[in-house]
Amino acid sequence: MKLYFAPHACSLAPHIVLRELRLPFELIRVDNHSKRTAEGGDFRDINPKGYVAALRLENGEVLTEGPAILQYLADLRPQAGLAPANGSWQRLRLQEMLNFISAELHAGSAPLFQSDLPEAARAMFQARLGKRLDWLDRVLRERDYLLGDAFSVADAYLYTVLGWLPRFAIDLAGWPRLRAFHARVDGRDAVRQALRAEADSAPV
Ligand SMILES: N[C@@H](CCC(=O)N[C@@H](CS)C(=O)NCC(=O)O)C(=O)O
Repeated sequence: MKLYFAPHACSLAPHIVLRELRLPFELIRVDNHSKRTAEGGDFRDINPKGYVAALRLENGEVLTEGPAILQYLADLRPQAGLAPANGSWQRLRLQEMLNFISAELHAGSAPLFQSDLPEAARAMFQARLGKRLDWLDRVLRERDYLLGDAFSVADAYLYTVLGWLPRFAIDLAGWPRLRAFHARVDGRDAVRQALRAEADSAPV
Protein backbone atom coordinates (compact mmCIF):
# COMPACT_ATOMS: atom_id res chain seq x y z
CA MET A 1 0.00 0.00 0.00
CA LYS A 2 1.10 3.56 -0.66
CA LEU A 3 -0.19 6.55 1.26
CA TYR A 4 0.10 9.87 -0.60
CA PHE A 5 0.40 12.60 2.00
CA ALA A 6 1.37 16.19 2.68
CA PRO A 7 2.90 17.02 6.08
CA HIS A 8 0.31 18.02 8.72
CA ALA A 9 -2.55 17.77 6.21
CA CYS A 10 -5.62 15.59 6.77
CA SER A 11 -3.57 12.63 5.45
CA LEU A 12 -2.01 12.53 8.92
CA ALA A 13 -5.12 10.67 10.14
CA PRO A 14 -4.74 7.60 7.88
CA HIS A 15 -0.98 7.80 8.43
CA ILE A 16 -1.52 7.46 12.20
CA VAL A 17 -3.96 4.60 11.64
CA LEU A 18 -1.52 2.69 9.38
CA ARG A 19 0.99 2.86 12.23
CA GLU A 20 -1.56 2.00 14.93
CA LEU A 21 -2.42 -1.14 12.93
CA ARG A 22 1.26 -1.92 12.15
CA LEU A 23 0.38 -2.39 8.48
CA PRO A 24 3.16 -2.36 5.87
CA PHE A 25 3.00 0.80 3.75
CA GLU A 26 5.04 3.27 1.75
CA LEU A 27 4.76 6.97 2.46
CA ILE A 28 4.81 9.15 -0.67
CA ARG A 29 5.03 12.90 -0.14
CA VAL A 30 3.05 15.24 -2.38
CA ASP A 31 3.69 18.94 -2.97
CA ASN A 32 0.19 20.36 -2.71
CA HIS A 33 1.11 23.44 -4.77
CA SER A 34 3.02 21.92 -7.70
CA LYS A 35 1.08 18.60 -7.46
CA ARG A 36 4.35 16.71 -7.95
CA THR A 37 4.91 13.53 -5.97
CA ALA A 38 8.13 12.22 -4.47
CA GLU A 39 7.94 9.48 -7.12
CA GLY A 40 8.36 12.15 -9.80
CA GLY A 41 4.87 12.09 -11.28
CA ASP A 42 1.86 14.38 -11.30
CA PHE A 43 -0.33 13.62 -8.28
CA ARG A 44 -3.47 14.29 -10.36
CA ASP A 45 -2.68 11.07 -12.23
CA ILE A 46 -3.15 9.27 -8.88
CA ASN A 47 -6.08 11.32 -7.55
CA PRO A 48 -7.71 13.48 -10.25
CA LYS A 49 -9.27 15.56 -7.44
CA GLY A 50 -5.73 16.76 -6.72
CA TYR A 51 -5.83 16.50 -2.93
CA VAL A 52 -4.42 14.19 -0.28
CA ALA A 53 -5.03 11.71 1.17
CA ALA A 54 -4.93 8.95 -1.45
CA LEU A 55 -4.27 5.29 -0.74
CA ARG A 56 -2.99 3.10 -3.57
CA LEU A 57 -3.73 -0.57 -2.96
CA GLU A 58 -1.71 -3.57 -4.16
CA ASN A 59 -4.41 -4.32 -6.77
CA GLY A 60 -3.96 -0.86 -8.32
CA GLU A 61 -7.18 0.65 -6.91
CA VAL A 62 -6.83 4.15 -5.46
CA LEU A 63 -9.07 5.03 -2.53
CA THR A 64 -9.64 8.69 -1.64
CA GLU A 65 -11.68 10.67 0.94
CA GLY A 66 -10.44 10.44 4.51
CA PRO A 67 -13.49 8.77 6.11
CA ALA A 68 -13.50 6.00 3.48
CA ILE A 69 -9.75 5.40 3.80
CA LEU A 70 -9.93 5.30 7.60
CA GLN A 71 -12.70 2.69 7.60
CA TYR A 72 -10.98 0.61 4.92
CA LEU A 73 -7.81 0.47 7.00
CA ALA A 74 -9.62 -0.34 10.27
CA ASP A 75 -11.42 -3.23 8.56
CA LEU A 76 -8.10 -4.76 7.45
CA ARG A 77 -7.36 -5.50 11.12
CA PRO A 78 -10.77 -5.68 12.85
CA GLN A 79 -9.19 -7.31 15.92
CA ALA A 80 -7.44 -3.98 16.66
CA GLY A 81 -10.85 -2.45 17.37
CA LEU A 82 -10.26 0.88 15.60
CA ALA A 83 -13.77 0.69 14.10
CA PRO A 84 -16.90 -1.14 15.32
CA ALA A 85 -18.05 -4.05 13.12
CA ASN A 86 -19.66 -3.21 9.81
CA GLY A 87 -23.45 -3.37 10.07
CA SER A 88 -23.51 -2.65 13.80
CA TRP A 89 -25.24 0.34 15.38
CA GLN A 90 -21.90 1.48 16.75
CA ARG A 91 -20.50 1.55 13.21
CA LEU A 92 -23.19 4.10 12.36
CA ARG A 93 -22.08 6.12 15.38
CA LEU A 94 -18.54 6.07 13.96
CA GLN A 95 -19.78 7.21 10.55
CA GLU A 96 -21.84 9.93 12.20
CA MET A 97 -18.70 11.18 13.92
CA LEU A 98 -16.48 10.91 10.82
CA ASN A 99 -19.01 12.89 8.81
CA PHE A 100 -19.22 15.53 11.54
CA ILE A 101 -15.43 15.92 11.57
CA SER A 102 -15.26 15.97 7.78
CA ALA A 103 -18.11 18.37 7.05
CA GLU A 104 -18.20 20.58 10.14
CA LEU A 105 -14.57 20.77 11.26
CA HIS A 106 -12.39 19.87 8.28
CA ALA A 107 -14.42 21.58 5.55
CA GLY A 108 -15.55 24.20 8.07
CA SER A 109 -11.98 25.25 8.78
CA ALA A 110 -10.70 25.08 5.17
CA PRO A 111 -11.50 28.76 4.35
CA LEU A 112 -9.44 29.85 7.37
CA PHE A 113 -6.25 28.68 5.64
CA GLN A 114 -6.71 31.51 3.11
CA SER A 115 -4.68 34.52 4.18
CA ASP A 116 -6.77 36.87 2.02
CA LEU A 117 -10.09 35.86 3.60
CA PRO A 118 -12.03 39.05 4.50
CA GLU A 119 -12.10 39.68 8.27
CA ALA A 120 -15.90 39.44 8.55
CA ALA A 121 -15.89 36.03 6.86
CA ARG A 122 -12.98 34.89 9.05
CA ALA A 123 -14.89 35.87 12.21
CA MET A 124 -17.99 34.05 10.95
CA PHE A 125 -16.09 30.80 10.21
CA GLN A 126 -14.25 31.00 13.55
CA ALA A 127 -17.51 31.48 15.45
CA ARG A 128 -19.15 28.54 13.66
CA LEU A 129 -16.14 26.34 14.38
CA GLY A 130 -16.33 27.42 18.02
CA LYS A 131 -19.91 26.11 18.28
CA ARG A 132 -18.85 22.74 16.88
CA LEU A 133 -16.00 22.58 19.39
CA ASP A 134 -18.47 23.40 22.20
CA TRP A 135 -20.48 20.31 21.26
CA LEU A 136 -17.41 18.05 21.09
CA ASP A 137 -16.21 19.30 24.45
CA ARG A 138 -19.57 18.26 25.92
CA VAL A 139 -19.29 14.81 24.25
CA LEU A 140 -15.91 14.31 25.91
CA ARG A 141 -17.38 15.05 29.35
CA GLU A 142 -18.33 11.39 29.72
CA ARG A 143 -15.62 9.62 27.72
CA ASP A 144 -11.93 9.78 26.90
CA TYR A 145 -12.40 9.14 23.17
CA LEU A 146 -15.14 9.99 20.68
CA LEU A 147 -16.82 6.58 20.71
CA GLY A 148 -16.15 5.62 24.33
CA ASP A 149 -13.18 4.40 26.33
CA ALA A 150 -11.10 3.17 23.40
CA PHE A 151 -9.22 4.97 20.61
CA SER A 152 -10.83 4.71 17.14
CA VAL A 153 -10.12 6.05 13.66
CA ALA A 154 -12.38 9.02 14.45
CA ASP A 155 -9.94 10.08 17.16
CA ALA A 156 -7.04 10.07 14.68
CA TYR A 157 -9.09 12.36 12.43
CA LEU A 158 -10.19 14.72 15.20
CA TYR A 159 -6.61 14.93 16.54
CA THR A 160 -5.41 15.90 13.05
CA VAL A 161 -7.96 18.68 12.61
CA LEU A 162 -7.46 20.05 16.13
CA GLY A 163 -3.77 20.41 15.26
CA TRP A 164 -4.65 23.13 12.75
CA LEU A 165 -6.41 25.40 15.23
CA PRO A 166 -3.35 27.38 16.44
CA ARG A 167 -2.88 28.55 12.83
CA PHE A 168 -6.33 30.17 13.05
CA ALA A 169 -5.54 31.79 16.42
CA ILE A 170 -8.02 29.42 18.08
CA ASP A 171 -6.75 28.36 21.51
CA LEU A 172 -7.96 25.01 22.87
CA ALA A 173 -7.69 26.46 26.38
CA GLY A 174 -11.32 27.46 25.88
CA TRP A 175 -12.29 23.76 25.54
CA PRO A 176 -10.48 21.95 28.38
CA ARG A 177 -11.73 18.45 27.54
CA LEU A 178 -10.69 18.85 23.91
CA ARG A 179 -7.31 20.10 25.05
CA ALA A 180 -6.93 17.03 27.30
CA PHE A 181 -8.05 14.80 24.40
CA HIS A 182 -5.44 16.34 22.12
CA ALA A 183 -2.69 15.77 24.70
CA ARG A 184 -3.87 12.18 25.27
CA VAL A 185 -3.74 11.29 21.57
CA ASP A 186 -0.52 13.25 21.06
CA GLY A 187 1.25 10.86 23.45
CA ARG A 188 0.45 7.70 21.48
CA ASP A 189 3.46 5.92 19.95
CA ALA A 190 1.86 5.76 16.49
CA VAL A 191 1.19 9.50 16.57
CA ARG A 192 4.77 10.32 17.61
CA GLN A 193 6.10 8.04 14.83
CA ALA A 194 3.82 9.53 12.18
CA LEU A 195 4.73 13.11 13.09
CA ARG A 196 8.43 12.27 13.06
CA ALA A 197 8.19 10.50 9.68
CA GLU A 198 6.34 13.46 8.13
CA ALA A 199 8.82 15.96 9.56
CA ASP A 200 11.78 13.88 8.31
CA SER A 201 10.38 13.39 4.78
CA ALA A 202 12.26 15.23 2.06
CA PRO A 203 10.44 18.12 0.33
CA VAL A 204 9.32 17.31 -3.22
N1 LIG B 1 -12.81 15.62 1.02
C1 LIG B 1 -11.40 15.35 1.12
C2 LIG B 1 -10.65 16.64 1.41
C3 LIG B 1 -9.16 16.45 1.38
C4 LIG B 1 -8.42 17.75 1.63
O1 LIG B 1 -9.00 18.76 2.05
N2 LIG B 1 -7.10 17.72 1.39
C5 LIG B 1 -6.28 18.91 1.54
C6 LIG B 1 -5.29 18.76 2.68
S1 LIG B 1 -6.11 18.59 4.25
C7 LIG B 1 -5.47 19.11 0.28
O2 LIG B 1 -4.75 18.22 -0.15
N3 LIG B 1 -5.63 20.28 -0.35
C8 LIG B 1 -4.90 20.63 -1.53
C9 LIG B 1 -5.79 21.10 -2.63
O3 LIG B 1 -7.02 21.07 -2.49
O4 LIG B 1 -5.24 21.49 -3.66
C10 LIG B 1 -11.12 14.29 2.19
O5 LIG B 1 -11.87 14.25 3.18
O6 LIG B 1 -10.18 13.48 2.05
